[in-house]
Amino acid sequence: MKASSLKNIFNEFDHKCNYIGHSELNSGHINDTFLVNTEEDKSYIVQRINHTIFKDVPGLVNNKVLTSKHLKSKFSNIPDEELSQKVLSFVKVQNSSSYYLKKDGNYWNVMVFINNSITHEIVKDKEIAYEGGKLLGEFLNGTSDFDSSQLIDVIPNFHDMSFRFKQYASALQSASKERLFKAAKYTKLVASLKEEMHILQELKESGEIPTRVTHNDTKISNSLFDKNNKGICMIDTDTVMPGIIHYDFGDAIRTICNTAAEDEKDLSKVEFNLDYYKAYEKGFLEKTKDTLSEIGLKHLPLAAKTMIFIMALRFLTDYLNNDIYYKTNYSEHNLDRAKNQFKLIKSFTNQINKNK
Ligand code: GN1
Ligand code: MG
Repeated sequence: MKASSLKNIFNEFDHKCNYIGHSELNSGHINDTFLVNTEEDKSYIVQRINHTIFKDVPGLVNNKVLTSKHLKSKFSNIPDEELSQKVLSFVKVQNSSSYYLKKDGNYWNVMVFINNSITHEIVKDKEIAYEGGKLLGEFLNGTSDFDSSQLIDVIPNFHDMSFRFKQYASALQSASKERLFKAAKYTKLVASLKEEMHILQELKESGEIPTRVTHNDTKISNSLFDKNNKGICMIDTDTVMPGIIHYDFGDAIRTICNTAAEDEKDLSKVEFNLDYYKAYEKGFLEKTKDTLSEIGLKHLPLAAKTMIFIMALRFLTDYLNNDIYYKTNYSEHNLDRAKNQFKLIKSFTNQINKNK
């Protein structure tokens, strides 16, 4: 993106800083994200929110702002400036909304960058897994008294298994012969896991596992750490909405315990790391165990399997749909992501069974 255009967008917001330059951060699959540096030594995250995927961007931004406000209310007597280094803080545009709608129809928002922070795409240290578990636990504790009815469903049925199966079934109907052929190897596996993969949804629907505010995109790259690998906060709150904690626990495990990146093509590198699972679970439970029911606790391993599966299914569906949802870098990118997740399920199942 041209410096002049990004500078103009950045200057719509009320930050009182002078743009020097920017770089693109490429880890997300949906939005476009940039890091902006300023003369004042403060940096900002400038993000174009993909409105083809997120149908109600003002509602989404409102969710994010309300969530940050709630999390900030847990800290007392900390000056705003300091708080903006602990909790995501949104910068307003001059007319006081927290997003800018450009004439071309694109929505933008700006956040204060948290200095000296890092993210991880892959975990290579048990300590990081443990810190990550505590971080999610803190997020869920911090939002446990936040009335989830204040939030819109940013993407309805986001982690709803029946909905994802329906999307998959219709993608199978409309897919090209070539893509169908390449995906065929996985159709049996998907069918064989169907019943088990609906268990959590049934527990949610019956109310046995309660609905509350959840993050819904807890992959490890959405956890911010300081340079000593102590957790700072969860980032990317685009999908914060009502859900069950199993979505968040499982989606985090999906990335933390994968010994390779989500799109690694060499499947021999993709294994489930049970030590990281235990470390993450330890950190998570230290923060949440008093609020979890016996049934909630019992289903944590199934949450991991279910969330790995739902991502495999979504990547496969998008491959069959000719890549209309996720950003891809080459024609089989989504298929490779799906294969990677299916391999991870296999490895997870082996490891868990061995450990019984
Ligand atoms: C998408 O764009 P990003 O990286 O924040 C997706 C998540 C997936 C993730 C897989 C709104 O998140 O559900 O887990 O890719 N977000 C949406 O890496 O679909
Ligand atoms: Mg996200």
